[in-house]
Amino acid sequence: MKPVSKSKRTRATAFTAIGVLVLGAAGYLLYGAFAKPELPPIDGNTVDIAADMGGFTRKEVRLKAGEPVTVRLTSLDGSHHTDGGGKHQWAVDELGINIVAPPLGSRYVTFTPSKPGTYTFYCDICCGGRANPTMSGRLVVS
Ligand SMILES: [Cu+2]
Repeated sequence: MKPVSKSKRTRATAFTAIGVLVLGAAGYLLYGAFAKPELPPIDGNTVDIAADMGGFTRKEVRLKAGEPVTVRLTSLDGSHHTDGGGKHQWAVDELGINIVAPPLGSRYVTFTPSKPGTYTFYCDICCGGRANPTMSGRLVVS
C-alpha cells in the first residue's frame, strides 16, 4: 500500500470543507425558503393570511359586519425576488383597505366591515398583479 501523500490529504480535506460549506449554504437557503416567520399574537379577532409568488394561503376570508377584525398579511418571499421585491399586498377597494407586507415581514390593519357583501381582495404588486387569479381571493362579510 502506498502511503497517502501530504498533498492528497490536503486536497481531500479541502474537498470535504467545500462540501460542508455547500451543504450548509443549501440548508440555510432551504430553511429560508420554507420556514414561516414567527408571528406574535394579536389581541382580538385576527385573520392571518400569507402570500408568496404562488398566491395567498387563503382564497376566502369570512368576516362579520360590525365586528372589529385585524387582518395581518405576511410575505413569505425574500427581497431577492425580482418581481415585486418580495412585497405582497392585501387590498380591498370597497373597504379602502391596502396592506403591503415587506419581504419576509408582516403588516396588519384593524377595521370594522360595516356592510355585508362579497368583495375581492388582491395583490397588485407581483406576478401580473390584479389580472392574475392566484393573487386574489374572496372576502365575504355576512
Ligand atoms: Cu403578491
